[in-house]
Amino acid sequence: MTQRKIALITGITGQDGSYLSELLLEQGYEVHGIIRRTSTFNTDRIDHMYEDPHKEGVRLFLHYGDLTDGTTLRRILEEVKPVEIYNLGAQSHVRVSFDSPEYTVDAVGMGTLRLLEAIRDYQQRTGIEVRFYQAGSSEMFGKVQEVPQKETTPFYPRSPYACAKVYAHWQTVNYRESYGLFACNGILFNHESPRRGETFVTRKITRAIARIIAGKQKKIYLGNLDSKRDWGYAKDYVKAMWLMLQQEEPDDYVVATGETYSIRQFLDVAFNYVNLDWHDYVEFDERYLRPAEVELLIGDPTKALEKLGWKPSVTFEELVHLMVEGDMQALGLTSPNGNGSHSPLDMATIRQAAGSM
Ligand code: NDP
Ligand code: GDR
Repeated sequence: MTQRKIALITGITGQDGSYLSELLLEQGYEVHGIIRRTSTFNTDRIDHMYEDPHKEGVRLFLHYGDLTDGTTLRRILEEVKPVEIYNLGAQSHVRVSFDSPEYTVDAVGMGTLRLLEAIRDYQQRTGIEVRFYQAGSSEMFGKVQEVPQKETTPFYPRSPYACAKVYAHWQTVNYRESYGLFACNGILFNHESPRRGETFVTRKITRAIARIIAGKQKKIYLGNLDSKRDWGYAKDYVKAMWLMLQQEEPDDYVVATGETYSIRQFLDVAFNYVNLDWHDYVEFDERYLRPAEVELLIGDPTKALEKLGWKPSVTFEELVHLMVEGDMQALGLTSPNGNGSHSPLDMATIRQAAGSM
C-alpha cells in the first residue's frame, strides 16, 4: 500500500489556498493548513471542505500559526510531517503594503525565510525529503524591463510587497543551491476567480456590478484605469503550483496567459455583460493610486507550457463573465441575459468555481 502524501499550506484561507486544497484532496492527499487566529471567522473559502476532525477518514486539518511566528511554524512541521509545503501566506495587497511596509515585509520576506529555516532543520533531523513551493509574483518584474516577461527577465520591484517577494524568491533559490532543498518559485501573474479578495480591482468591479443591479450601491470608486495586467483563472494556476512539485528537478516557472488587458478593458467586458455602461457608475478616487505603479505586465508562459504541460483553460472574457455571474449568484440575481445561458461557462462550472465565496 502506498502511503498517503501529506501537504502543508500556509495561506489556506486565501483564494489560492482554497483551490489548492480542493486539488490536493482530489489527488488523495492529507491536507494541513495554517490559519491565523482572528476575532471573526476567516475560513469562508474552505468551509465547504472542512469536516469535524473527530470523524473517521477526515483529510483536511487546520492549525493555528502565523508566518511571523517561527516557533509555531517549527512545531507544526514536527506534528504534521509534510512532504510538500506550499507557502501561499502573505499580506498580498500591493496598495496596503505601502501603508504597512514593515508588517508586509515581515510576513512575506522574513516569513519565507523562517519557513525555509524550519524546513532545513526538520529535513535534516527527520530525513524526510520536503518539496517546497514559493508563491512568487509578477509584481517582482515591476517597472518594465522586457516584454513579455519571462524567467530570465530582471526584477525591478515597485512596492514593499514586491521587494519582499523578490527577497523570498532569492532565498528560495539560495536554499535550493546551498542545501539541495527541492524548492520551486512560481512567478505567477494575476489570477482571479469568484473567490478573489473583494479589494482587488477585478472582484471589486464584479461585486460592485452585482450590488448596483441589486440596488445596494450606486457608484464604484477606482484609481488608475490605465495599468495592464495578464489575468488568468486561479483554479488553473494552483494546478501549475502542484505540477512544479511533481517534476524530477526543482525549477522556477512563469505562469501566465500571455495576454494583457487594461482595467478599462476589464470594465468594458464586465459591464457590457449585464448591458450597463461603466462610465455611468465609475468615479475616480486618488486613495486607490499607488506611490509607484506597475504599468504593464504580460507573461511568457512557454517554459510552463513545455516542461509542466500546463495551459490556461479559461479566456479573459470567460473569466470576467465567471466572476460577474459568481457575484450575481451570491446576491440571488440572475443575469439579464437569461440566467447566464449565453455564457460560455455553464452554471455548474460557476457554482463549482465559486464554492464558498
Ligand atoms: P489572499 O490574500 O487571498 O490570501 C492570503 C493568505 O495568506 C490568507 O490565507 C491569509 O490569511 C494568509 N496570511 C496573511 N498574513 C499571514 C501571516 N502573517 N501568516 C500566515 N498567513 C497569513 O492571496 P491569494 O490567495 O490571492 O495569493 C496566494 C499567494 O500567492 C500570496 O502569497 C500572494 O502574494 C501570491 N500571489 C498571488 C497572485 C494573485 O494574483 N492572486 C499572483 C502572484 C502571487 P487570512 O485569511 O487570515 O487573511
Ligand atoms: P495587483 O492587483 O496590484 O496587480 O496585485 P490589484 O487588483 O490590487 O490591482 C491591479 C491594478 O488595478 C489598479 N486599480 C486598483 N486596484 C485596486 N486594488 N483597487 C482599486 O480601486 C483600483 N483602481 C485601479 C491598480 O493600481 C493596479 O494597477 C495582485 C495581488 O494579488 C498580488 O498579491 C499579486 O502578487 C499580483 O496581483 C500579481
